[in-house]
Amino acid sequence: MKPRRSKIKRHTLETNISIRLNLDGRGKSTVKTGIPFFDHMLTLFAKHATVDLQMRCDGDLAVDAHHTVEDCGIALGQAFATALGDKRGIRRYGHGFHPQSGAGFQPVMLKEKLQIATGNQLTGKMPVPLTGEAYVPMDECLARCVVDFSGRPHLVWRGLDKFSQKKISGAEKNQDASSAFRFGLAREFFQGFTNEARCNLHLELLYGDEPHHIVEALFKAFARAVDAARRHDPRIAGQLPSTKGKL
Ligand SMILES: [Mn+2]
Repeated sequence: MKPRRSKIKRHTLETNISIRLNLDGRGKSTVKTGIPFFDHMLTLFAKHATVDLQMRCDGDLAVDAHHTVEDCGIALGQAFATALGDKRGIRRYGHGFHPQSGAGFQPVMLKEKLQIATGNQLTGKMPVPLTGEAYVPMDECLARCVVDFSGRPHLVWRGLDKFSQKKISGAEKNQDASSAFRFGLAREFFQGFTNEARCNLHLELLYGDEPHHIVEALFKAFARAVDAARRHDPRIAGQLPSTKGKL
């Protein structure tokens, strides 16, 4: 199968963005947005979604980080929409995924059950670990992400209300970059991505406290869910995963 790739250039008076994306990549990336913390998030996104990503943004950082982060979400969403193409044969929904078998998440570890679940004769050493990969822990934090490349843009953002801009002190607002992300920038990124990739994206912080951990757990859970959803399922090769006939 041909790798699914896209190239995006998006230029406004606020930002100038170029992206090259390979959905069937190996997790390699070069990311330069001018915001080191955001580069860290996008780099680990590419790694954990196992996509190749070259991304560059020259944004109006003299104003603040808002336009850069939001527009990178928009452009990355466009890159996904383009690379996903007509979506034939993709799994569409993103939740736990077993890399060897191609099966969806099965909450079992037993060899016999796994063989029944996947229809595969597994070789090598057991147990094969099956984890709920769209739940990602980061020390004291746990984040969950579920995505559906449904053609219906909708972001659900839960568990971060107590960290919203209006509920924090001036001192907290002026903390480091990971705090700025926790207080609102991450949501702008994910809203931009959701709108342009036309996906249904549910992100939830189940618990957690440390700003860097919170944002990193969200981006990693997002990566794992996207990894599951963009994969081809050989059982439905050439078919749209929808009874509607359109996604
Ligand atoms: Mn980190």
